[in-house]
Amino acid sequence: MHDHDPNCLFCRITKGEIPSRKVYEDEDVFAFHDIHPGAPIHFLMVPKKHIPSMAQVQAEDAPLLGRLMALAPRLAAEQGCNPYPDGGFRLVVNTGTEGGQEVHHLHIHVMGGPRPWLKG
Ligand code: DGP
Repeated sequence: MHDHDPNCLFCRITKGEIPSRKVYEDEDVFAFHDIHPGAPIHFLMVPKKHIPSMAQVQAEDAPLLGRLMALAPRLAAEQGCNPYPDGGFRLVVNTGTEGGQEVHHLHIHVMGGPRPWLKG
């Protein structure tokens, strides 16, 4: 698997070739606001390494995925998600066509903010 796919939308976003509203960046991770937010706070976390989906994850990717998961609560709080337990956030990883995945570069949706429609 190549670390970078020049035809991949999210590879191009992580390289700054396509503009995005950046939330966070380090050597391995890039996070940016979703262009079609489905929640008051909605951003995407991606590994810079081009992994097409969760279905292609290898054992060697475990530390990278662990870093993404461990970083999510910090970025969620920084982006304004209210604290657990009354606040919180959702992490969603769509995988494959039947899993609702449209962009084939692994990404974690982080969604939060007030959602009164969930409280009935
Ligand atoms: P998924 O269905 O899980 O593959 O979600 C892909 C998400 O990516 C979707 O919520 C919309 C977002 N998206 C698609 N194209 C762009 C883009 O060019 N910029 C940004 N910021 N988000 C995008």
